[in-house]
Amino acid sequence: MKKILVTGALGQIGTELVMKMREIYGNDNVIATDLRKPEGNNVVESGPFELLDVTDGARMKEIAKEYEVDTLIHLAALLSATAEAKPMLAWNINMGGLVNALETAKEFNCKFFTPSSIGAFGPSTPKKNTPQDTIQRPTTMYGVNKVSGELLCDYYFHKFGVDTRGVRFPGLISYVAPPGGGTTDYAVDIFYEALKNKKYTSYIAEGTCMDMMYMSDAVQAIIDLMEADASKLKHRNAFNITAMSFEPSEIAAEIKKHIPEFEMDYDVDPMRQGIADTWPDSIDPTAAKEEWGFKAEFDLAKMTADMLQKLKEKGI
Ligand code: NAD
Ligand code: AKB
Repeated sequence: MKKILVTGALGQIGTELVMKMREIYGNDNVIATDLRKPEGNNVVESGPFELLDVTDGARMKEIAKEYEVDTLIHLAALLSATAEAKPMLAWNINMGGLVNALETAKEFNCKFFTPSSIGAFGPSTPKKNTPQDTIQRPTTMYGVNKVSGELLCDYYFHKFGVDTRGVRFPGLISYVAPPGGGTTDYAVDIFYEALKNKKYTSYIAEGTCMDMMYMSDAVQAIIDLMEADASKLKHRNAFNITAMSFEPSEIAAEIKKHIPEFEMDYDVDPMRQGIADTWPDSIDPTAAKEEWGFKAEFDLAKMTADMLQKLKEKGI
């Protein structure tokens, strides 16, 4: 990877990925793009930044040409809860943006990465240790977009030879940029509320297990997959990856080890609970481990200690 274009670069993932890639590949070689350009933002200030709405395919190609990009990391999307509230907008951004990004990668011969999600599974998928290759009949707009995206990325590889790669991320936990409207956001919110108010009301019900991962592991996974030897990849897109699986009371108990006064109660949100109920309890990352050496450094205990420490350093 030498000249990397990132869409949705100011989101939860992009904010940390861009900074890490600028460290590795050089500030000028990572071109960040998003819908907005906030002043004083690290991603905007530390290297090239362009305004880009991913539904504008012509503008995406102009930027790719101007910077002579050879890698496209497509992150712009609406997440599960927002997509369920605005399904047509989600279709237009998630599918329209992806097809524009794939067309740009095809025209400029770019390596390509886009994330799928545990949301690509549905109620008829085996729920525990969900296999890499299994039933995918999601019942959410986000899930429909993610399965379609997985297939479209495979199609562009087989039909046009575009070097498409991707993972199915679980819920991502981070302290730099806030999460952008997902079902798993509770696992980030809980840390802020624990530090500020010593209590949290979970919108996800007791007993609902979902896969999660700390952002530094997620960023490393993107870099490792993009650097992986293509000849070793039997799958290319939609690798299951995960670092931990827990339900709300388990993360609450872990936080309580650091903040003994912390208490959690529940006020379940039917929409987000309805989405979570259709997702796996835990997924099997064996294919990612075998084909490109995926590994996660942070489990629940290590992630919780680091999150609390980093948020305290930020003055939360
Ligand atoms: P986010 O919501 O934090 O960020 C998305 C970014 O895209 C935002 O900065 C937003 O301004 C931008 N954006 C929205 N519409 C746009 C448009 N039309 N044109 C250009 N930019 C636009 O999302 P994220 O968490 O960083 O997720 C990035 C990708 O990773 C998405 O495909 C998401 O589905 C996937 N993913 C995320 C998680 C997670 O837990 N964060 C888990 C699984 C998969
Ligand atoms: C969401 O909850 O929408 C995301 C995801 C798991 O895709 N965090």
